[in-house]
Amino acid sequence: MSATFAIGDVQGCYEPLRKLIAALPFEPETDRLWFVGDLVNRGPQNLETLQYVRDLGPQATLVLGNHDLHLLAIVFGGKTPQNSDTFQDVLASAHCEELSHWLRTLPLIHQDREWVLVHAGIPHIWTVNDACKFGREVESKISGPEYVSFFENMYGKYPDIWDKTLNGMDRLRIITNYLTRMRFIDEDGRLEFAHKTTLDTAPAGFRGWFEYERERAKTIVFGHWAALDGQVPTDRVIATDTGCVWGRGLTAVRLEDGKRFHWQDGVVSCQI
Ligand SMILES: [Mn+2]
Repeated sequence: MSATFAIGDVQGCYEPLRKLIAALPFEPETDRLWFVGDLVNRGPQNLETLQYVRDLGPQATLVLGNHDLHLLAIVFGGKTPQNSDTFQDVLASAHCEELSHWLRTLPLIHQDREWVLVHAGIPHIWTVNDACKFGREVESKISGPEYVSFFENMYGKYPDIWDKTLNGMDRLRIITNYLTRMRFIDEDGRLEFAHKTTLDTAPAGFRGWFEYERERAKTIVFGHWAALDGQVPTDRVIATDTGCVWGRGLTAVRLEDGKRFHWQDGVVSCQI
């Protein structure tokens, strides 16, 4: 029986990643590593992280996060790094272009028979199949010949609610924002970007995206929301971001049995 280990947001924490993987009961021949996105930014070793994960080849399945897209918006879209960005090591590297072109071949969402991998989540107004279909629209733009115009126009909070008649960049932007930036959402599907807090301090009228009634045919595996610390009060949703870059450790969840492996301060522990 093969195992699938879903690893939370790495964000350039290369040493913790290597130590966590080394401690996993991972069989390279049969097992798989899933990454929830945000391989880079805020942490120290972004270049090593990208090269290592890319070189895992078919052992690794990964989806893009908002920080990965932010790097691409700087490399390809003419955007300027912010003071809080730490991926200068990637930008200054002779491998920057090659790694960036590899990143743009990656999906925003991946599903197999039982699980769905996505960076931020899936809004309750969509089924998993909707999310994959809409995600494909963005993926084909990013991996296709018009990627530069996508990255020039990716950023923005609006439209902040889905409408199936949206087209062009407005449509691609809201799809991207649902799949890679969402935390709080209202009943109608409107996004709120100001809050990154815990669920009990949700802004009025909003709840965590996984707190609504929805299709639960598959288990959704996500990262992005470090304040949740890997815990959600919801069945069939698995949070993996335990805030490694904020000093709270890196987590891998074995999807088949839910066992969690956690690196913190040089020590790997595990819990059911
Ligand atoms: Mn993120």
